Amino acid sequence: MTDKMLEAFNGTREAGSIASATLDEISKIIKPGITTNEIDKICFEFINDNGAYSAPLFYRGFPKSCCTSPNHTVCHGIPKNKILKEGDILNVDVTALKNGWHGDTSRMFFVGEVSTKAKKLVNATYEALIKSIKILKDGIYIGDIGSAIQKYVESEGFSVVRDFCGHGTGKNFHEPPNILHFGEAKTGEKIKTGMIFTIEPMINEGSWETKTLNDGWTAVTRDKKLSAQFEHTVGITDNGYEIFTSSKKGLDFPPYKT
Ligand code: EYL
Ligand code: CO
Repeated sequence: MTDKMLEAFNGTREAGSIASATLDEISKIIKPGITTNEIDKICFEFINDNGAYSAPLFYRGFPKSCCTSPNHTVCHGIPKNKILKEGDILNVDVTALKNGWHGDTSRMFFVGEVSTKAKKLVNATYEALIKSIKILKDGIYIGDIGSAIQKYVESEGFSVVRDFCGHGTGKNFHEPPNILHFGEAKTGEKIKTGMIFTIEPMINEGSWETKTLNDGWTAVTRDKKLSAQFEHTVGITDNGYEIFTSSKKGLDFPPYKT
């Protein structure tokens, strides 16, 4: 790797560890009765306390520090005074900007005890992300990522959202290339050492179709069935990959025994 690549890796590692630690903090407070605004407050304060900035805040006019997307919300849900209830599933998506570099990650949370079908969807979504990460190395194609995700997810009876994708990160929150979570192996751009990007599959219980609500941000499933998402920021190394946003406390997927 070049010095420039190592600089980006070091910066993204630090930003990624703050983003991931933010989700560890959030996992402590999620229970029936809390509001998504309380989650946003923890996110804002924890990221600030770590000398970083919440990148979603005011990004294209987004009003809050993180995205909170419960149940049939696919992504970009806005924290508000809505109270979470037993049985809800929730995605929290955070991005820390530290020393000019971005770390972007999201996890699913269970609010109290959740249904068997919700657990199955959440497990399949996490599995899909991990399966697609394990194939990463210099020389594979971007289409290999989407193909790995789509094959597994559809074999489990779920569908892959088409309307949102992963993305390069670096000095900017969003950089090329787009990382689609569906598609054909051996298609698209080649993946090269030094590349840094997110993989963030959104997986639906029913149809993959989404619509955006009148607030201009919140994306929901058209059929109002459940949706789940996990996101890591990853980098391509000389002999494989590095995940920048793994939990240092082993809290990568629920249930979180804290
Ligand atoms: C802001 C802007 C429409 C985020 C991500 C917040 C949302 C909807 C316009 C991607 C794109 C977070 O975290 C993200 N990706 O992993 N926009 C985002 N916004 C926003
Ligand atoms: Co994100």
